[in-house]
Amino acid sequence: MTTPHRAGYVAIVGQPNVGKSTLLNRLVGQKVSITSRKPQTTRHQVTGIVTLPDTQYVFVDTPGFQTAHGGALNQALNRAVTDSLAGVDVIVFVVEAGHFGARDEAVLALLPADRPVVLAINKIDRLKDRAALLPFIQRVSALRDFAAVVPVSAKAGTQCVELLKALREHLPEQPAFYDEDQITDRSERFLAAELVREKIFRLTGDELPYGANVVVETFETEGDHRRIRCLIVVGRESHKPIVIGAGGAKLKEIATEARLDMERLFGGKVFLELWVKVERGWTDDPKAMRKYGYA
Ligand SMILES: Nc1nc2c(ncn2[C@@H]2O[C@H](COP(=O)(O)OP(=O)(O)OP(=O)(O)O)[C@@H](O)[C@H]2O)c(=O)[nH]1
Ligand SMILES: [Mg+2]
Repeated sequence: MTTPHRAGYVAIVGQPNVGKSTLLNRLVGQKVSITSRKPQTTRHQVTGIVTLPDTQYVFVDTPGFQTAHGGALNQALNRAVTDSLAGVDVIVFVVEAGHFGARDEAVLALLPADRPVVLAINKIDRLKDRAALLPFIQRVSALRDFAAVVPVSAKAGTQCVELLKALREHLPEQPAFYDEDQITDRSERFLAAELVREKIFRLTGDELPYGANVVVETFETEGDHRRIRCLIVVGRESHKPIVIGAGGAKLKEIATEARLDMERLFGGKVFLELWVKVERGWTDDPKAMRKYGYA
């Protein structure tokens, strides 16, 4: 008897910073979704496709549900999460091992009752006391009838195969949607802007990243060479010198790191040019939200 082929959609949800995007990248084996130490790194839905001989998983990474703050950007982010749940076959609810608070509970309460939810307990590499895992599982499991509970480490890659196995059971029997070598349905243009945004998150202070956005102005391909020009839009005049740095050093660092990631992901040489522009208060402006593709 041959194993039937299954394929379907899996949403990855959880509060900010629990490691959703790191988990997606680990499963896909490439950086399709940007990650950082700072909460609310992910702002857009990003798909990551995992193709095995008998299963194709189409993962949808989402922004961390923002249950604490208002504002146009946060409203748009929450809408993106809720929208991503419509039509998925199974949900992965990610929490951090040993941490389960009001915000996790608020996210859990937003998940549709009729959809199977697999609880992924991430960052188990950080656990000092493994024995604490069982009572933690019991505490969280009391809140919902989870389809499965899988402790994982997205960073170390621990138990990712078990997670995939648990998810497979909830995917319908059907052929694959995408070619086996396709790892995302987002364009190279989108991925380029995201990689620049990741470097801003990682290489500048705590305040700036939330007021910064990246727009691709030109994206030209010639053979396996790409010439990309991006505009970094900041919300305040005072943010401009932070992105640029002394003598342009910070901008150069952002450009170099982003370029190296792009070359890895696209498989070819990249010429990257970055510019900075101030657009006051864009994160509170619904019109700017639509223009930048958040609404
Ligand atoms: N130690 C450890 N750190 C992890 C693990 N998974 C993720 N991290 C770290 O946790 C931080 C947040 O990871 P992200 O993947 O950006 O988290 P996220 O849930 O996508 O966050 P948002 O997009 O902001 O909602 C990063 O510094 C990761 O390196 C893990 O398994 N172990
Ligand atoms: Mg993320």
